[in-house]
Amino acid sequence: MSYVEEVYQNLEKKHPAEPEFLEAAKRILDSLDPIVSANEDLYRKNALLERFVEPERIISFRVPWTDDKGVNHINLGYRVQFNSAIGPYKGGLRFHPSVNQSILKFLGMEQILKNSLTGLPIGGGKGGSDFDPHGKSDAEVMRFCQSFMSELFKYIGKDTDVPAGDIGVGGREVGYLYGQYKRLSGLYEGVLTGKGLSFGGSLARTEATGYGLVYITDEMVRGVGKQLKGSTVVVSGSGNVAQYAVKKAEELGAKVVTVSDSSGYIYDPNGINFDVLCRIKQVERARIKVYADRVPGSVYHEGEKPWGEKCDIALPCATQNEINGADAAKLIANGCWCVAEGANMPSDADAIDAYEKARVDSGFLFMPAKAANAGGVAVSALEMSQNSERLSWTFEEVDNKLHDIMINIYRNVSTTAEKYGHKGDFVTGANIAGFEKVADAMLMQGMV
Ligand code: NDP
Ligand code: 2IT
Repeated sequence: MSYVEEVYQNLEKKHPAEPEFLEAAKRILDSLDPIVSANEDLYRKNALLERFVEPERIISFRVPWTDDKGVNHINLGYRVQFNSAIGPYKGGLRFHPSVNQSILKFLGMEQILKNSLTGLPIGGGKGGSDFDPHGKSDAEVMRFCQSFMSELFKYIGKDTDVPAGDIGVGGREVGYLYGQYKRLSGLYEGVLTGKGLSFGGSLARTEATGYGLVYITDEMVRGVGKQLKGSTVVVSGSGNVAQYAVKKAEELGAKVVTVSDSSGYIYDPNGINFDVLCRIKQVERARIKVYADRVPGSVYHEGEKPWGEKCDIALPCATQNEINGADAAKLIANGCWCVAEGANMPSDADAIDAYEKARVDSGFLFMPAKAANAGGVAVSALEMSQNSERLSWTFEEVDNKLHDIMINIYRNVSTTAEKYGHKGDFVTGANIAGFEKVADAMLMQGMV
């Protein structure tokens, strides 16, 4: 049995109730096989893979809060401090009813490889709660955030662990979390990223994940002599990542014809109107179906996903496993020739098999999440730099750095894939390129 298989089987025995984590670990371990086989003795001697697959620490706690009617609730809160070999733990907080330890461990493992790919000094972490912000008043969200931080503040800090946003955690939540951290610790420090511009946030952080996704997609399609300009793009989700992916793709001359939320999707043959989208989602916090009432010619499809629409490029920006094998087959049959993942692990294993077959048959392009959506955490790391030097950079400065980082990620991923005999396979390229730096740091730091 190979070393990666051995490590995976032990993981399966230890964590049988963590399907999302096991799925991510299996996919990552399988694609690390070329680098692991080349270094097997060294890695085994140092128990490198056994250490890599286990988080350094998991903190879990209860979060009591009271709603506007005076009814008491208890949610679960977590922080998975996955790996600090290359920097302080860094990664978002997710507030969604589906959140559990398995999902946060999968996200933590993805995060350490993603953070490594950015080339910046940040380790990997992830956290959150099974709290659902939908339909809650601002006051309820504030009380929840304050209670969550009252426990979390003991374990984080600007040089130890720096959380940020993810699903259900945006500028409003980061503001409340920051206020409570400051109140409890007495410290005015860059302990969170994605902060408001008036208290240490970075210009372009709000846009970073969506913009970065489009920058790397642009680079990838140029790599095969194609262009974004004039292409038809299908986007899922309508949150932070989706909104700025729409904006940048349209700026670069693509037509984005869909956005969605968990209730259904909008098809707009004239191209999604970014201003209307932002008003609905950022100001009104309403459901996406409202878009069809506002924009003539657009249609709302209740309970459906957008993968049946004809497109050149698909940018899934909602959540994990939102594209299954049948969805991927539909996309490919309709002429889609490129998928780049804005969400974390939006394509399931069958979908990735379908992309891989299409890549071998006809040059289908696929950029996995840990490379494609790394722009968000990269600008978070730039926010940390600005906080440390107590300066703020201009939008253009941050955006230019983001653009360079995404181009470097594309080059690193594609040259690494080629180096290990998997030219054009960006899944293998991203996993190995991310892992190389983490492995090196872990080996040099000894058995910790
Ligand atoms: P938001 O909360 O801003 O938006 C999430 C969007 O996805 C909403 O439209 C939401 O619809 C939809 N969605 C969430 N869960 C589901 C579900 N189970 N089924 C269908 N739709 C769903 O989050 P973000 O835009 O920040 O995050 C989107 C994805 O991008 C996530 O996978 C996140 O991990 C990833 N990501 C985010 C980064 C960031 O900087 N924010 C950085 C890198 C990755 P509804 O309102 O109906 O729930
Ligand atoms: O998945 C991700 O990379 C994020 N949610 C962003 C994390 C961050 O620290 O900015």
